Amino acid sequence: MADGADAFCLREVLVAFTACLGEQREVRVDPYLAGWKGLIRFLNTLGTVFSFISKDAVTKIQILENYRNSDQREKYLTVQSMVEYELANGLVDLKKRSEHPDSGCRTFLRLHRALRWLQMFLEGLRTGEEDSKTSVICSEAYNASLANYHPWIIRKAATVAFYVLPTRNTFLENMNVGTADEAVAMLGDALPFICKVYDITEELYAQHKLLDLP
Ligand code: 1PW
Repeated sequence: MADGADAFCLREVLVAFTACLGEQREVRVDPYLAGWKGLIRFLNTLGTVFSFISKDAVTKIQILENYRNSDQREKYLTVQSMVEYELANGLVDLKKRSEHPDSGCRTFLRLHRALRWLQMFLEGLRTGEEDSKTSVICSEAYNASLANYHPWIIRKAATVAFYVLPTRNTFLENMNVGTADEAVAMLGDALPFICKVYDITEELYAQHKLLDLP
């Protein structure tokens, strides 16, 4: 795999998700997006079949970055402040996408759901047998999470894309953190942070009844 700015490194992604968590259980938006951007670089190394998958995530990241670059940037510092600000100011479409089709809350929710997939997928890789099929781990994770929110046509296309994934050990070695065993150890250290970020967001969205935003 090529070195340089565009090379994927699992460590960077995991460090970014680790940096998301604040002392008051707040989830910081900038490192969350940085983590996602690292993942997108990774998806792009997997070939063009994955570009349709990454394209939507890129769009969502861009929407949230635009909020972070706007006059209201402080309101979007953490997921908690974003939810509070958008709800207090009627900036979220709760029943049907209409006046605020790209609210921070609904956009973040899509990445949040995808993070669950990622978490389950990485956990499957971590605990899988040496020669297990990454495509199987990936589709099992997908079917147990994100697939529930996708129409048939997207589920079909995603399943086809998964077939091209390499075997577990090649995959782990491609993560640029050393041997497959070292990659597994790093996943073991970092996955609890991704889980925490996911759980806190899930709890916050549940509290505000935002888990089904259109
Ligand atoms: C190898 C594992 C990598 C995990 C990366 C996860 C990326 C997830 C992106 C999946 C996107 C599939 C195609 C787009 C679907 C959109 O309709 C959907 N977006 C997501 C992120 O699920 C819903 O967004 P929408 O249509 O309500 O704006």
